[in-house]
Amino acid sequence: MPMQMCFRWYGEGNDKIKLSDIKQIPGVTGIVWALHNKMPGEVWEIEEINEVKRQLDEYGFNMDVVESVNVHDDIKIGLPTRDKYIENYKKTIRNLSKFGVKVICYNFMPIFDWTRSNLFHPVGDGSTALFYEKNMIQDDYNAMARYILDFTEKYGMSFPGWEPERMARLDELFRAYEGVDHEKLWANLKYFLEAIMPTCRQCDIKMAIHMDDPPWDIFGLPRLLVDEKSIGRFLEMVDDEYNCLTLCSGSLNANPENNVADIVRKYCKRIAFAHIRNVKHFENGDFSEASHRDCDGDTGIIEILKAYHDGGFEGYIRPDHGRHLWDEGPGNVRPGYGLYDRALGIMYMLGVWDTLDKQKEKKND
Ligand SMILES: [Mn+2]
Repeated sequence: MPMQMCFRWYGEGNDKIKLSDIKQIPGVTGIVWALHNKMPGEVWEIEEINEVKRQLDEYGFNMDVVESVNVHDDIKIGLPTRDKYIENYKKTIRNLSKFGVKVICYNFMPIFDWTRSNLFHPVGDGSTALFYEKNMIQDDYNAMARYILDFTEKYGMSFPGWEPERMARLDELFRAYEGVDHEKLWANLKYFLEAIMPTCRQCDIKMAIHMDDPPWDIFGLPRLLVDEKSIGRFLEMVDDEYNCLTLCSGSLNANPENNVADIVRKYCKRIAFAHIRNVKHFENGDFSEASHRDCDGDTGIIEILKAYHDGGFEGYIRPDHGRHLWDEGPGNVRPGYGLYDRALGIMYMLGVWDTLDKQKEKKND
């Protein structure tokens, strides 16, 4: 079985992109989806999942990959109430298994999900991309959250991981995380995974943790999945074939010291879901997201795809963030999730992949 190309979609009424548009991108077999109206900790009900299935069936897309089922803060903090939320999580896993779901992407970042200082930074060719200005993300978490929330309010959007309900209680959340250092967070992650692994095995669903984005501590909050060593620790900590990775090339390579291709070669067998994103670094530590073309960034997209190909990767893959092109801009596109640049990214990836396939065929002749 070859790798399976997917496209992330935010759902009917929640994404301006139509399934009929996605259908026209060559090679896409699956939609990466989620119930975006659900708060972390809530059970995903059968009827709600079934509604998405009906929409995807119409276009022949599979729903094998969910991104994300978010983990409740009480689980990350390690509060006594975590067991209740873990039971809910298991129920969601069982419900998803009834629809053939194979991979659940999630993350274990405290409070903030992905973090950027500018969602529409000019790239220089008329397009815009997500941007991280290191100086902007130092100690004032409220200022950063306000920037994101002002944006979501202005354009009537909500971002996964940036639920206004949670962001409204930021100070309270920061207090709740006091004392949760790296080791405590590792222990809480272990507790969570060990509790759900038997359910994953029964349901044949792989848990695939997303790398922390960016891969370093922010606002004094610990972050775990940041480099080759920590990924190794994670996989050994719960050494189970259902404990897997969402290997996000752009998240890892926000730190230029991370050689993503090497990481793919080392852990290929435990990667259930591949995110391909290209990042361009600046000397002062800032970074911008870039097109998928290898030479437009510093992430090494061709080497990464080659590492997957050499490793016989049969998992799911998708273009991660893209730039905003042509008429895409604030108000009509989800930051990082426009149609055009991700479609271009898919064609680039398939171009590289098909070439590698042909070369391999030739060698075997
Ligand atoms: Mn990603």
